[in-house]
Amino acid sequence: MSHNKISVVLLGNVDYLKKSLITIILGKDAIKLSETGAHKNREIYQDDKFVFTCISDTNNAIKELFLENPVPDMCVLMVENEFSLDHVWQQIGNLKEVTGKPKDEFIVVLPGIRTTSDYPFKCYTMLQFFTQLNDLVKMKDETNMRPAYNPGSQHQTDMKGGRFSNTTYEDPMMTSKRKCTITNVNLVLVGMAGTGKSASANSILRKEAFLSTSSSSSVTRECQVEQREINGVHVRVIDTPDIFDDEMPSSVREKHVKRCKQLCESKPCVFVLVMHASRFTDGERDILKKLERAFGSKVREKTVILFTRGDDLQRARMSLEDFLHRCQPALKEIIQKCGNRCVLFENMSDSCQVEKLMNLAIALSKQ
Ligand SMILES: Nc1nc2c(ncn2[C@@H]2O[C@H](COP(=O)(O)OP(=O)(O)OP(=O)(O)O)[C@@H](O)[C@H]2O)c(=O)[nH]1
Ligand SMILES: [Mg+2]
Repeated sequence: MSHNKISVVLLGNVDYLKKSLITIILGKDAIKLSETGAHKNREIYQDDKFVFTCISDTNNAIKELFLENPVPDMCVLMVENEFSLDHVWQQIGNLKEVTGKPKDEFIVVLPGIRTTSDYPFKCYTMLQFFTQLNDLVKMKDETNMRPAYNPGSQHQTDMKGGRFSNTTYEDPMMTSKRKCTITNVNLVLVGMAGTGKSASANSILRKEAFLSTSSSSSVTRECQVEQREINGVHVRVIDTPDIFDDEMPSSVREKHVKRCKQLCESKPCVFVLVMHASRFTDGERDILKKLERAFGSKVREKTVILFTRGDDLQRARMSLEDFLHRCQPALKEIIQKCGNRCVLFENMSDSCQVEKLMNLAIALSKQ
């Protein structure tokens, strides 16, 4: 999916409603725009501003789509006029289970001229839905017009048009139109020694800020911070030593954790759990428990998994999606517990990997 377009996922078993809605928005017959892709269970309709993905209601199809594109701009559940509250509530519960996203990320668009009162789920009237789409288009246009930070760096093309790179989000559902502004985010890179925390931090920062090298022992010995602005968001990147090392005395671990919390200064904090794409070690089986012990039981709600050595997967002709399907159950469980939020990095080469991570981080920091 293009990152410069508004991406909307349309869910619900009402094909004719989805297509009518798309036809109205695009101003063209949606059927003619239909694309046949590699995926049997989805249809894509797009123009220069929007990408609509209609997905069939099977759990596998939904899971697959959200693994590929974990942060669409809007997830809409279409319902018919005669919908049953119980059924819709059940569908939203299922979507939460399958995608790991909170229930209110799925917006029910109410058919006809219903009002939004009294429903237990997040919903928009048709008017609110169109208003929200319009606001998203404006936000994206503003972002694309804004000059990127640090002229001359390759980063200009990397981050331009990032989905959540605009810092202002307005929700038409809120009674008093509250504006939520994301101005800063702390990215805390954690993981076992040698997984590529410092290399990934350098990729995010676009400079060799931290020492990253192959070694039989831990290279990073203290928590360190460096910062950079990414499309108006002040990003503090915190590199850490391997705090999961069982050999490390608990007093030393506590010292690192304390320092790390100090470096975060202010919220929001997003944890980036760095792992090798090609190797899942025994020491990583209980890594989430260790992370929770250090940073609290809710840490997984704010965690993104970053797999390094993306080239290894490429050499094995595997996409991230293939890898996630085939990985061992213990790793699958960790991924699921972190809301299926994964990104793939190859720190030895340049790609749009940072944009994807930032999309997830900004989305998390809004919650
Ligand atoms: N091919 C490849 N090598 C990588 C990648 N990421 C990291 N490395 C290499 O892996 C080695 C370890 O990387 P570091 O960034 O030092 O790992 P770390 O997690 O910071 O390690 P500690 O500081 O010891 O905890 C280095 O030689 C990196 O060049 C990657 O995406 N691809
Ligand atoms: Mg390091």
